[in-house]
Amino acid sequence: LVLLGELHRVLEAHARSDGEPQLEMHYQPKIELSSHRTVGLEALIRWRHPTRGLLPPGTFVPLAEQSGLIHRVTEFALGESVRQLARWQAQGEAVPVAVNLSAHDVVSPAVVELIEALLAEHGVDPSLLEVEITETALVADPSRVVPVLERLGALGVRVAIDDFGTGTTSISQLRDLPVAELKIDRLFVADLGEGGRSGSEVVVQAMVDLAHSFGLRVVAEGVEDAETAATLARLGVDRAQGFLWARPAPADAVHPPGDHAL
Ligand code: G
Ligand code: G
Ligand code: MN
Ligand code: NA
Repeated sequence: LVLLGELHRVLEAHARSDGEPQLEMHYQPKIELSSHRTVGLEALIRWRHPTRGLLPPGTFVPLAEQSGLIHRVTEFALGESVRQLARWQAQGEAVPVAVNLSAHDVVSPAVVELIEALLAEHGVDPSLLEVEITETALVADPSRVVPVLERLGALGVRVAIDDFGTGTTSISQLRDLPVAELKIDRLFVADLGEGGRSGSEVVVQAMVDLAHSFGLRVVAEGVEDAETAATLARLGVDRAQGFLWARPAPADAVHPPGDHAL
């Protein structure tokens, strides 16, 4: 509760551009497995707390979701990411940036209007912005979420399904969803490293085949070793993220996105 009050004040201060912002976006490369090049970035929020240190989203995003502050956290994440994209675009070095949306953001078209306004204000090409929503958020309320995703798609903003495999999307739902990318949850990826042809390998192969048959790109999360990266490439996974290549880091540390050959 103390943290929630502090978060409220941090968001207020940020809205007034008052003082050094405590919230910041870090970026983690998405690596194309066939070329080992950075082909995108995922934006991940952090709270640089004056006494508690750098707080990961798990410590405050759920609090913000319970209290209704999440919309303002999302406004910060989108605003900051679009501003950063504008800088990279001006330098001729932009790759798409994917922002995580909360389940609470995607049940209302307000987030579409916010994104449209930010892209217009900063002159950012809509194809440079992507959003990630969890499979759980998507299946919780598809009749409200799907129209929001369709509107984002119409703007030219790609949608990724995050943490895929942890929810209960049916095959027919997946076929009909306006999404461009499927991100395999890192639980499945972690299991691949265990050696031998594990059950997870069969599951990942099935996910890849299904996604590709619907024209979706496949991204694996949480890749920590070269053996797993090789297995993912063999299974036909298109892209991957993980500590093997890079941890999430501030904008200045991740750019320009170079070669990540091992
Ligand atoms: O960075 P880290 O691995 O701690 O992220 C943990 C989770 O927090 C991730 O699942 C991610 O989706 C979520 N997350 C990161 N940044 C944001 C954000 O800006 N908004 C929301 N709603 N969730 C985020
Ligand atoms: O929930 P979401 O998938 O959006 O969040 C990605 C989270 O995964 C981030 O918090 C990021 O810090 C974390 N992450 C990224 N790469 C790795 C990795 O290689 N290993 C582990 N354990 N976590 C990772
Ligand atoms: Mn994500
Ligand atoms: Na994820």
